[in-house]
Amino acid sequence: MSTKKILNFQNGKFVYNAANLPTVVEGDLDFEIPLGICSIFGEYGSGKSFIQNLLLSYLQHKEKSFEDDKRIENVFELKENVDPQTTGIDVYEKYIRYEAEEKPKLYVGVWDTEGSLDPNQDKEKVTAILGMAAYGSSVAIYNIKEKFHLHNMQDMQDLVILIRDWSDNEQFAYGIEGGEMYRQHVMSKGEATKEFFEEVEKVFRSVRVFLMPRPNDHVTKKSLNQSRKMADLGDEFRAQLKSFCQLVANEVLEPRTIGGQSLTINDLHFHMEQYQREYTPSSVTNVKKT
Ligand SMILES: Nc1nc2c(ncn2[C@@H]2O[C@H](COP(=O)(O)OP(=O)(O)OP(=O)(O)O)[C@@H](O)[C@H]2O)c(=O)[nH]1
Ligand SMILES: [Mg+2]
Repeated sequence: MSTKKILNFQNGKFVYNAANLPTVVEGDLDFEIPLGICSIFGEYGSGKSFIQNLLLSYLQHKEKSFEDDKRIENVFELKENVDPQTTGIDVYEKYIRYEAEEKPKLYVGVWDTEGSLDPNQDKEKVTAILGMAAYGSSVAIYNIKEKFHLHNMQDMQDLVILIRDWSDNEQFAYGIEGGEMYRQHVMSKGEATKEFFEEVEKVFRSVRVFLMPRPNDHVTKKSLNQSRKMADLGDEFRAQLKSFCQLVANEVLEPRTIGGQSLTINDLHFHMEQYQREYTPSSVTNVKKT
């Protein structure tokens, strides 16, 4: 299992590699099945790749992926030091065929993006990367520690704001219900946060908030990277991670639609090329499909 890079910034230039968008699926290929893409955005080093690995595992193995002995595969590489780990847009090499109860079949792509807020990073660069990833996505997961880059975002679908290391679970319980209460609370209070929610609600058709606990007091970043199976994670953290994956995969995930049409695998290639031509800065180098 591996990932491929569809967009990167190298030697002062964007490199868009359409050939790295998956054309293969797990199981038999059916070009008519619509495509949903789940991307994650947020501050660098905030646990984005960690979540995408769990989501990928859930899409492949459902409830089994959270059993005690299940190995945690770091398909998207986790940060090992202070430097940003993920760069540009990484995508899982295949589409996963997924069918939630009472929902139509979907192919699902899992994407990971470069973190923002790195002091050494060019803002224009990261905005272009995130804009492109958001354009392809039906579900955006976002760690709320900063303002979302809403630049160039259009026709956006569903946003799940994932608040990590939530500690105040006596006032607002972990999970989606606590998240909704927290959202209502901040909407009635703090100006800046209220403005942030108003802004995302204008751009996305739905916005949810999920409060995720800390891994647990004994777990350090290093030990989390070295966790080999689910039982190493700690009960509350594991239960909420599972509930988060169930929410995204079974409730939120839908086909990506652009102009009212559900996209299939081929449509996504076309739309990404078009977006890249229109919106990414002129220094993009386009690696042609082979
Ligand atoms: N405190 C805390 N640490 C976490 C959590 N999830 C993952 N980590 C750890 O945080 C570190 C960074 O995780 P990554 O998933 O690589 O973070 P990232 O946002 O993808 O990092 P970049 O790609 O560099 O932007 C790793 O050591 C993880 O094991 C969490 O919920 N809380
Ligand atoms: Mg990462």
